[in-house]
Amino acid sequence: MKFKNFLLSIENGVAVLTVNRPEALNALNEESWKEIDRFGDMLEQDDKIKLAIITGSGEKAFVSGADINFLKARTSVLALEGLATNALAKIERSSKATIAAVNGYAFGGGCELALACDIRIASENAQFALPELGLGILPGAGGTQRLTKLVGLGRAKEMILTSRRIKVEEALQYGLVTQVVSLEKLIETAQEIAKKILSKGPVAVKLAKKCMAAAVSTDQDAGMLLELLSYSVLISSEDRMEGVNSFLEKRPANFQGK
Ligand code: CO8
Repeated sequence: MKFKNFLLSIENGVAVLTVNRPEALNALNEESWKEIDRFGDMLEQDDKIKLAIITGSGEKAFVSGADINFLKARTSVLALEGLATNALAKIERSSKATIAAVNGYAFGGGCELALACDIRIASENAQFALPELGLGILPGAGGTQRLTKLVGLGRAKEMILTSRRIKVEEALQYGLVTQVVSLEKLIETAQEIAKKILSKGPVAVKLAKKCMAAAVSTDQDAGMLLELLSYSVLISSEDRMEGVNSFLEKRPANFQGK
Protein backbone atom coordinates (compact mmCIF):
# COMPACT_ATOMS: atom_id res chain seq x y z
CA MET A 1 0.00 0.00 0.00
CA LYS A 2 1.37 3.43 -0.98
CA PHE A 3 1.05 6.59 1.06
CA LYS A 4 1.68 10.13 -0.10
CA ASN A 5 2.68 11.64 3.22
CA PHE A 6 4.36 8.65 4.84
CA LEU A 7 7.17 6.24 4.10
CA LEU A 8 6.45 2.64 5.00
CA SER A 9 8.82 -0.28 5.37
CA ILE A 10 7.91 -3.74 6.60
CA GLU A 11 10.70 -6.04 7.71
CA ASN A 12 10.66 -9.05 10.04
CA GLY A 13 7.07 -8.28 11.04
CA VAL A 14 7.88 -4.67 12.00
CA ALA A 15 6.24 -1.86 10.04
CA VAL A 16 8.07 1.46 10.30
CA LEU A 17 5.73 4.30 9.35
CA THR A 18 7.62 7.58 8.88
CA VAL A 19 5.71 10.83 8.61
CA ASN A 20 7.26 12.53 5.61
CA ARG A 21 6.23 16.16 5.14
CA PRO A 22 9.56 17.84 5.85
CA GLU A 23 8.45 21.09 4.21
CA ALA A 24 5.93 21.54 7.08
CA LEU A 25 7.94 19.83 9.85
CA ASN A 26 5.75 16.75 9.32
CA ALA A 27 2.49 18.60 10.09
CA LEU A 28 -0.53 16.41 9.33
CA ASN A 29 -2.86 17.73 6.64
CA GLU A 30 -6.27 16.25 5.81
CA GLU A 31 -4.80 13.61 3.53
CA SER A 32 -2.25 12.62 6.21
CA TRP A 33 -5.00 11.98 8.75
CA LYS A 34 -6.84 9.88 6.14
CA GLU A 35 -3.64 7.95 5.54
CA ILE A 36 -3.18 7.30 9.26
CA ASP A 37 -6.72 5.95 9.23
CA ARG A 38 -5.85 3.70 6.30
CA PHE A 39 -2.68 2.58 8.05
CA GLY A 40 -4.81 1.70 11.11
CA ASP A 41 -6.85 -0.67 8.92
CA MET A 42 -3.72 -2.08 7.34
CA LEU A 43 -2.11 -2.68 10.73
CA GLU A 44 -5.09 -4.76 11.77
CA GLN A 45 -5.54 -6.67 8.53
CA ASP A 46 -2.05 -7.31 7.16
CA ASP A 47 -0.61 -10.53 8.58
CA LYS A 48 2.88 -9.46 7.53
CA ILE A 49 2.73 -6.70 10.14
CA LYS A 50 3.10 -7.84 13.74
CA LEU A 51 3.99 -4.46 15.29
CA ALA A 52 4.38 -0.85 14.19
CA ILE A 53 6.92 1.86 14.92
CA ILE A 54 5.84 5.42 14.08
CA THR A 55 8.42 8.17 13.65
CA GLY A 56 9.06 11.40 11.74
CA SER A 57 11.44 12.14 8.91
CA GLY A 58 14.39 14.45 9.49
CA GLU A 59 16.08 15.45 12.71
CA LYS A 60 13.84 18.26 13.89
CA ALA A 61 10.26 17.10 14.13
CA PHE A 62 8.26 13.98 14.88
CA VAL A 63 5.06 15.84 13.93
CA SER A 64 4.71 19.61 14.45
CA GLY A 65 0.93 19.25 14.80
CA ALA A 66 -2.09 19.16 12.60
CA ASP A 67 -1.39 21.30 9.55
CA ILE A 68 -2.64 24.73 10.52
CA ASN A 69 -3.80 25.45 6.93
CA PHE A 70 -6.02 22.37 7.14
CA LEU A 71 -7.31 23.47 10.56
CA LYS A 72 -8.12 26.91 9.14
CA ALA A 73 -10.30 25.39 6.41
CA ARG A 74 -12.25 23.15 8.83
CA THR A 75 -15.91 23.87 9.56
CA SER A 76 -17.78 22.70 12.66
CA VAL A 77 -19.75 20.20 10.63
CA LEU A 78 -16.60 18.75 9.03
CA ALA A 79 -14.87 18.62 12.43
CA LEU A 80 -17.77 16.49 13.68
CA GLU A 81 -16.63 13.72 11.32
CA GLY A 82 -13.84 13.08 13.81
CA LEU A 83 -11.21 12.41 11.15
CA ALA A 84 -8.25 12.54 13.56
CA THR A 85 -10.21 11.06 16.47
CA ASN A 86 -11.18 8.01 14.44
CA ALA A 87 -7.74 7.55 12.89
CA LEU A 88 -6.01 7.62 16.28
CA ALA A 89 -8.62 5.31 17.79
CA LYS A 90 -7.58 2.72 15.19
CA ILE A 91 -3.95 3.09 16.24
CA GLU A 92 -4.77 2.91 19.95
CA ARG A 93 -7.16 -0.02 19.62
CA SER A 94 -4.98 -2.05 17.30
CA SER A 95 -4.50 -5.60 18.49
CA LYS A 96 -0.84 -5.19 17.51
CA ALA A 97 1.65 -3.24 19.59
CA THR A 98 2.70 0.27 18.52
CA ILE A 99 5.78 2.29 19.46
CA ALA A 100 6.17 6.04 18.89
CA ALA A 101 9.82 6.91 18.29
CA VAL A 102 9.63 10.66 18.87
CA ASN A 103 12.53 12.34 17.06
CA GLY A 104 11.85 16.04 17.69
CA TYR A 105 8.83 18.30 18.09
CA ALA A 106 5.67 16.40 19.02
CA PHE A 107 3.21 19.25 19.17
CA GLY A 108 -0.57 19.26 19.05
CA GLY A 109 -1.77 16.42 16.82
CA GLY A 110 1.79 15.04 16.86
CA CYS A 111 1.74 14.69 20.62
CA GLU A 112 -1.72 13.14 20.26
CA LEU A 113 -0.43 10.65 17.68
CA ALA A 114 2.32 9.62 20.10
CA LEU A 115 -0.22 9.34 22.92
CA ALA A 116 -2.28 6.89 20.86
CA CYS A 117 0.69 4.50 20.68
CA ASP A 118 1.36 1.85 23.34
CA ILE A 119 4.94 2.90 24.09
CA ARG A 120 6.70 6.25 23.59
CA ILE A 121 10.44 6.66 23.45
CA ALA A 122 12.19 9.88 22.48
CA SER A 123 15.46 11.31 21.28
CA GLU A 124 17.25 13.89 23.43
CA ASN A 125 16.05 16.77 21.23
CA ALA A 126 12.35 15.84 21.46
CA GLN A 127 9.80 18.24 22.92
CA PHE A 128 6.14 17.76 23.69
CA ALA A 129 3.36 20.34 23.82
CA LEU A 130 -0.35 20.75 23.28
CA PRO A 131 -0.45 24.36 22.02
CA GLU A 132 -4.02 24.26 20.67
CA LEU A 133 -5.53 26.72 23.15
CA GLY A 134 -3.20 29.37 21.72
CA LEU A 135 -4.99 28.83 18.40
CA GLY A 136 -8.36 29.20 20.08
CA ILE A 137 -9.14 25.48 19.81
CA LEU A 138 -8.40 22.51 22.05
CA PRO A 139 -6.55 19.22 21.64
CA GLY A 140 -9.18 17.55 19.48
CA ALA A 141 -7.51 14.23 18.69
CA GLY A 142 -7.63 12.64 22.13
CA GLY A 143 -5.19 14.92 23.94
CA THR A 144 -7.48 16.02 26.75
CA GLN A 145 -8.29 12.38 27.49
CA ARG A 146 -5.14 10.37 26.82
CA LEU A 147 -2.71 12.91 28.29
CA THR A 148 -4.80 13.25 31.44
CA LYS A 149 -4.96 9.50 31.93
CA LEU A 150 -1.25 9.09 31.28
CA VAL A 151 0.29 11.93 33.31
CA GLY A 152 -2.54 12.84 35.72
CA LEU A 153 -5.01 15.68 35.88
CA GLY A 154 -2.75 18.36 37.41
CA ARG A 155 0.09 17.94 34.94
CA ALA A 156 -2.26 17.65 31.96
CA LYS A 157 -4.10 20.81 32.98
CA GLU A 158 -0.85 22.72 33.33
CA MET A 159 0.41 21.50 29.95
CA ILE A 160 -2.86 22.12 28.08
CA LEU A 161 -3.91 25.41 29.71
CA THR A 162 -0.47 27.02 29.34
CA SER A 163 0.73 25.28 26.11
CA ARG A 164 4.10 24.86 27.86
CA ARG A 165 6.70 22.83 25.97
CA ILE A 166 8.02 19.81 27.86
CA LYS A 167 11.57 18.67 27.24
CA VAL A 168 12.56 15.02 27.50
CA GLU A 169 13.81 15.08 31.11
CA GLU A 170 10.40 16.27 32.21
CA ALA A 171 8.59 13.97 29.78
CA LEU A 172 10.45 11.08 31.36
CA GLN A 173 9.58 12.26 34.85
CA TYR A 174 5.91 12.60 33.83
CA GLY A 175 5.83 9.08 32.32
CA LEU A 176 5.01 10.64 28.96
CA VAL A 177 7.96 8.71 27.58
CA THR A 178 9.65 5.65 29.04
CA GLN A 179 13.11 6.02 27.51
CA VAL A 180 15.32 8.77 26.10
CA VAL A 181 18.22 7.99 23.78
CA SER A 182 20.35 9.86 21.26
CA LEU A 183 18.76 10.62 17.89
CA GLU A 184 21.17 8.17 16.23
CA LYS A 185 20.03 5.35 18.53
CA LEU A 186 16.30 6.09 18.39
CA ILE A 187 15.12 3.65 15.72
CA GLU A 188 17.58 1.00 16.85
CA THR A 189 16.14 1.28 20.38
CA ALA A 190 12.58 1.10 19.06
CA GLN A 191 13.56 -2.01 17.08
CA GLU A 192 15.03 -3.58 20.23
CA ILE A 193 11.77 -2.97 22.11
CA ALA A 194 9.87 -4.37 19.12
CA LYS A 195 12.01 -7.50 19.18
CA LYS A 196 11.26 -8.06 22.86
CA ILE A 197 7.51 -7.71 22.31
CA LEU A 198 7.62 -9.99 19.25
CA SER A 199 9.32 -12.70 21.32
CA LYS A 200 6.22 -12.93 23.56
CA GLY A 201 3.08 -14.96 23.00
CA PRO A 202 1.14 -13.02 20.32
CA VAL A 203 -2.30 -13.89 21.70
CA ALA A 204 -1.13 -12.87 25.17
CA VAL A 205 0.10 -9.52 23.80
CA LYS A 206 -3.30 -8.87 22.20
CA LEU A 207 -5.26 -9.74 25.32
CA ALA A 208 -2.92 -7.89 27.70
CA LYS A 209 -3.43 -4.76 25.56
CA LYS A 210 -7.21 -5.13 25.80
CA CYS A 211 -7.10 -5.64 29.57
CA MET A 212 -4.86 -2.59 30.11
CA ALA A 213 -7.11 -0.48 27.87
CA ALA A 214 -10.02 -1.53 30.09
CA ALA A 215 -8.08 -0.35 33.16
CA VAL A 216 -8.43 3.26 31.99
CA SER A 217 -11.84 3.06 30.32
CA THR A 218 -13.99 0.96 32.60
CA ASP A 219 -14.59 0.25 36.27
CA GLN A 220 -12.36 -2.10 38.26
CA ASP A 221 -14.87 -4.97 38.52
CA ALA A 222 -15.40 -5.08 34.76
CA GLY A 223 -11.66 -4.81 34.18
CA MET A 224 -10.92 -7.62 36.62
CA LEU A 225 -13.54 -9.81 34.94
CA LEU A 226 -12.00 -9.12 31.53
CA GLU A 227 -8.59 -10.02 32.93
CA LEU A 228 -9.90 -13.27 34.42
CA LEU A 229 -11.63 -14.27 31.18
CA SER A 230 -8.58 -13.35 29.10
CA TYR A 231 -6.36 -15.37 31.41
CA SER A 232 -8.71 -18.31 31.13
CA VAL A 233 -8.71 -18.07 27.31
CA LEU A 234 -4.90 -18.06 27.27
CA ILE A 235 -4.75 -21.19 29.41
CA SER A 236 -6.27 -23.17 26.54
CA SER A 237 -4.03 -21.61 23.86
CA GLU A 238 -1.21 -23.46 22.12
CA ASP A 239 1.03 -20.48 22.89
CA ARG A 240 0.64 -21.10 26.60
CA MET A 241 1.77 -24.76 26.27
CA GLU A 242 4.68 -23.65 24.10
CA GLY A 243 5.64 -20.92 26.58
CA VAL A 244 5.61 -23.24 29.57
CA ASN A 245 7.35 -26.11 27.74
CA SER A 246 10.05 -23.85 26.32
CA PHE A 247 10.89 -22.66 29.83
CA LEU A 248 11.02 -26.19 31.21
CA GLU A 249 13.07 -27.42 28.23
CA LYS A 250 15.42 -24.42 28.52
CA ARG A 251 14.94 -23.25 24.93
CA PRO A 252 13.47 -20.15 23.27
CA ALA A 253 9.73 -20.29 22.70
CA ASN A 254 8.44 -20.70 19.18
CA PHE A 255 5.00 -19.10 19.44
CA GLN A 256 2.50 -19.59 16.61
CA GLY A 257 -0.11 -17.10 17.81
CA LYS A 258 -2.69 -19.83 18.36
N1 CO8 B 1 1.11 23.40 10.24
C1 CO8 B 1 1.52 23.89 9.06
N2 CO8 B 1 2.80 24.27 8.79
C2 CO8 B 1 3.69 24.14 9.79
C3 CO8 B 1 3.33 23.64 11.06
C4 CO8 B 1 1.96 23.25 11.27
N3 CO8 B 1 1.55 22.71 12.42
N4 CO8 B 1 4.43 23.64 11.84
C5 CO8 B 1 5.44 24.10 11.07
N5 CO8 B 1 4.99 24.42 9.84
C6 CO8 B 1 5.76 24.96 8.72
C7 CO8 B 1 6.06 26.44 8.92
O1 CO8 B 1 4.97 27.23 8.52
C8 CO8 B 1 7.28 26.62 8.04
O2 CO8 B 1 6.87 26.71 6.70
P1 CO8 B 1 7.58 27.79 5.70
O3 CO8 B 1 9.03 27.32 5.64
O4 CO8 B 1 6.84 27.57 4.42
O5 CO8 B 1 7.44 29.11 6.33
C9 CO8 B 1 8.02 25.28 8.19
O6 CO8 B 1 7.04 24.35 8.68
C10 CO8 B 1 9.14 25.35 9.19
O7 CO8 B 1 8.60 25.84 10.41
P2 CO8 B 1 9.25 27.06 11.21
O8 CO8 B 1 9.97 27.99 10.30
O9 CO8 B 1 8.22 27.65 12.08
O10 CO8 B 1 10.35 26.26 12.08
P3 CO8 B 1 10.92 26.66 13.51
O11 CO8 B 1 12.02 25.72 13.77
O12 CO8 B 1 11.19 28.11 13.58
O13 CO8 B 1 9.70 26.36 14.54
C11 CO8 B 1 7.92 25.04 15.48
C12 CO8 B 1 9.25 25.05 14.71
C13 CO8 B 1 8.19 25.56 16.90
C14 CO8 B 1 7.40 23.62 15.51
C15 CO8 B 1 6.92 25.99 14.79
O14 CO8 B 1 6.89 25.68 13.41
C16 CO8 B 1 5.53 25.91 15.31
O15 CO8 B 1 5.24 26.47 16.37
N6 CO8 B 1 4.62 25.20 14.59
C17 CO8 B 1 3.25 25.08 14.96
C18 CO8 B 1 3.07 24.18 16.14
C19 CO8 B 1 1.62 24.04 16.54
O16 CO8 B 1 0.99 25.00 16.94
N7 CO8 B 1 1.11 22.82 16.45
C20 CO8 B 1 -0.22 22.50 16.88
C21 CO8 B 1 -1.19 22.71 15.79
S1 CO8 B 1 -2.87 22.50 16.41
C22 CO8 B 1 -3.13 20.83 16.35
O17 CO8 B 1 -2.25 20.05 16.14
C23 CO8 B 1 -4.53 20.42 16.59
C24 CO8 B 1 -4.68 18.92 16.59
C25 CO8 B 1 -6.06 18.52 17.07
C26 CO8 B 1 -7.10 18.59 16.02
C27 CO8 B 1 -7.00 17.55 14.95
C28 CO8 B 1 -8.20 17.70 14.05
C29 CO8 B 1 -7.99 17.01 12.73
